[in-house]
Amino acid sequence: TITIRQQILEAKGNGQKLLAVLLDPDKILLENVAHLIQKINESPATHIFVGGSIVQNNILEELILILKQKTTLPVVLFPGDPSQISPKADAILFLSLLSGRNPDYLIEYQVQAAPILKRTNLEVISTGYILIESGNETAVARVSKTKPLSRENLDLVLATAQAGQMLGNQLIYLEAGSGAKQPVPLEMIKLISQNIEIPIIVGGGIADLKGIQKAYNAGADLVVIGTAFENNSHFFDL
Ligand code: 1GP
Repeated sequence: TITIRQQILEAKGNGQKLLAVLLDPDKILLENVAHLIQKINESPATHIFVGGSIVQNNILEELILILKQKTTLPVVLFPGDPSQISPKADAILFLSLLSGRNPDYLIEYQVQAAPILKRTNLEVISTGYILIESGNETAVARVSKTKPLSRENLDLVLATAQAGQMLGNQLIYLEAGSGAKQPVPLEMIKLISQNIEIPIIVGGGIADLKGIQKAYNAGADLVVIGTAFENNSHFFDL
């Protein structure tokens, strides 16, 4: 069977755009999950991401169990730390926070997670995670104690993405942060997508369907929508 990474690569090759809905276990109630899944199943979403900067409640396992029962979409972990690993998901974005200089998020948590992941069947997808300044302090910046890269310094963002690809990252995730005031600049998406070969995920602060389309047009291969769907489960209704 084809892996999720291969699916993303093939979609990129065919010019097919992908869409992930992010469910943060800390921000949803289990009693609402059936409704949310129904809305996701009716939407153009191609993936479900599960995770958050800090997840304090322990509904992760149960949430994934329900998702696996009620949708055929791949469930991909998007963890803030190694406590957010569930063997019941399909894959995990194995993130390294390349924009920051906090060794915990560059390699320490990955060292802690490796033996846990070896005991699961999760598909591990090496992902260079790049946090971009968004006009407000987002949870990723606060929790990781790292500074986002400047919106203006396109050269630095490009060099960071290229270094990620050279290190073997299979995806690059350009992140403005959940609830970002400003999403990743389109010009930045364009530059990065024209100068790296691996697929690009873009997320953070995308508030409407037009914003998704603009990110695609700029070169995003997969767009992530969290807050906008959390606030309005009819977000994708036509
Ligand atoms: C956050 O990129 C995701 O990690 C989604 O962000 O919640 O702002 O949609 P939003």
